[in-house]
Amino acid sequence: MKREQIRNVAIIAHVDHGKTTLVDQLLRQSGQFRENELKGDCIMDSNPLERERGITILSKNCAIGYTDRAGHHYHINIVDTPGHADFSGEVERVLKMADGALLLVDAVDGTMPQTRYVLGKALANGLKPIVVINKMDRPEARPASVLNEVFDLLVDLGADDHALDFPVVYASGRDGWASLSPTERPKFIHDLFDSIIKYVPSPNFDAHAPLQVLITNIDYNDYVGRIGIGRVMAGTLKVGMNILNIDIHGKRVPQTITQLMRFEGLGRIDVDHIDVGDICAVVGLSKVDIGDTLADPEHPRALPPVHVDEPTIHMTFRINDGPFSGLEGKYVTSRQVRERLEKELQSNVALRVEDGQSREEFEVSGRGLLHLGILLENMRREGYELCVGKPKAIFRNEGGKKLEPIERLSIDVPSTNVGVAMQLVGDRRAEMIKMDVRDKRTYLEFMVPARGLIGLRNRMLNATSGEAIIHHRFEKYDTYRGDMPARPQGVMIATETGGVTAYAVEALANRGTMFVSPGDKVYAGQIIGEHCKDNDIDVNVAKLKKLSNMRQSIKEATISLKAPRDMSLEIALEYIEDDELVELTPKSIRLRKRYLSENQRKRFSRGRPVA
Ligand SMILES: Nc1nc2c(ncn2[C@@H]2O[C@H](COP(=O)(O)OP(=O)(O)OP(=O)(O)O)[C@@H](O)[C@H]2O)c(=O)[nH]1
Ligand SMILES: [Mg+2]
Repeated sequence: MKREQIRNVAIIAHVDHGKTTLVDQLLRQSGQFRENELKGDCIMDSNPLERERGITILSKNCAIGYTDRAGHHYHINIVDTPGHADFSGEVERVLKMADGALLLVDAVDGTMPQTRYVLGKALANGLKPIVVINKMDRPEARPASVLNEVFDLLVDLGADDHALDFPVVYASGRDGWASLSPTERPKFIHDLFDSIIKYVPSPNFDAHAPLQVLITNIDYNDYVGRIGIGRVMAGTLKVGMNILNIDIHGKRVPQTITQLMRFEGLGRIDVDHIDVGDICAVVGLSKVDIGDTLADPEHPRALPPVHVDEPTIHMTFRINDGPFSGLEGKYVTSRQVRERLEKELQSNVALRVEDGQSREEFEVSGRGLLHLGILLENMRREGYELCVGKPKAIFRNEGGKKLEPIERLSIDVPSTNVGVAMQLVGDRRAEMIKMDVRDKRTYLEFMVPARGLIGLRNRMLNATSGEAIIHHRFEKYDTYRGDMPARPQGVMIATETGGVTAYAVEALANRGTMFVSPGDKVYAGQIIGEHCKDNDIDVNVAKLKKLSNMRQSIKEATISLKAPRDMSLEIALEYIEDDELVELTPKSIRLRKRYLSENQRKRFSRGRPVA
């Protein structure tokens, strides 16, 4: 394939602005696939957790063969990226594979914090974006003002005149059309294909220079091990070639290329060479990492290294030593947990794992709660059991000054809720930097310590009847902002191991909110509900009413109880305090005290600590 026929384009946007849905349409309308090859929606979101949560977690490549209206044939490599801020490190890296970017902006929501971030990264990589105002089918679409927002954002990011002169395409990825005019609604998406061909430059590299391949992503599979994904920046990469793998520290390891793959449609095909500018998957290298250069042994020159984001939060993972350990999961020992974490490190590049205080503990660091939450959810599903401690921000010390991660937080609420929203973030040492009233809703932006975000989402949703839309992303490390209030409520702790009774739940109804239902098995030291006051209380939820068996069962059937509060994994992680743990098994998520017996708890009695 000639260089002139190749287009490498990354699709970038804020979360949920419709990237993966748009890729579906590009795939469908390329005319390259049979109907049965493209089943369902968000085809690129291929892993089960992505499908379940409706978000993209890993960036993925696909390649479309496209013949334009004049009969010219092109190979378009597309990288679909995740929009969630926890995974934004991926975006930065995969932009190195691209010569252009489609910047999607929701025609109603407009530019959001992550739009700013990804656009900034695209500009820093010298890419001139094609702006796609997407979801034009939405009745409240306001394309003209959204376009202005994009323009202002570019100015704010210091874009030059060349980038300010960006092409615009109006589209509805869901309905499968794209247009160069904000008022026309064609039936197809070809205006977008044509814009890609016209505005994304073909890769401008030297095919005759000594080989340089930049590795920007790592894939892993049990059969072949690590797979390096990257792009040929100079020369031609061929099977059988001897190369030098130069890592980011300059270490050189000679290797031979045994298997090469090229992206084709939704999969990869074996090829014997990859031309300059094209994207490749290199299989079978004994050692390959992000940022490595595969170079010509005669003229070994490393490319500038790719940046991998440093983690900002950490949690302690430990074995499940509770009384129900091993009842629901297959893997419970510290050796099994260690092996699983080591395997994860092979491809999860923003993850760090260190030994904890004992052999049973590991300190695991990542880019945010979702990043670590996804790992925990995957482990549960694979049959692991473990306990996790409260997520904490990672502090730094520079020149004797304590620094902490600060995030840019955006909250979109009905204007009637602005007061409660401000109060909730105000308690968390947030500084407001923007307030924008749009019709009946108000858009607020803050700088807030990452610590202050833990538990915020849930409280904000409760306070606004689920109406608030919250996003945040890491901004910078800055001076420690001082103490933060702990959880205002105490908890109810089970004193006995046994089955929860309706009688006991009913008796506790006015003491707080339950996390368990009658019939659930609980153990002593487990947290079974939230106390309505700020102190912890010990309660017996397995208590039976002192009556004959007969009458008791009749009575139980007639009690009507409030539904328990559903503690999903992320909510549970955000909920716990320093002396508490979340216990995860394939079937259950339980909250517990670190020390299960009342006596031990008294001995290590807690002052309510700050994060
Ligand atoms: N009305 C409307 N909804 C759309 C359109 N495109 C996508 N959506 C919806 O928006 C939601 C998010 O779509 P995705 O394609 O998963 O968005 P994404 O940008 O890939 O999201 P992340 O990868 O998680 O950042 C889904 O519920 C889609 O059905 C569109 O053109 N119009
Ligand atoms: Mg997506």
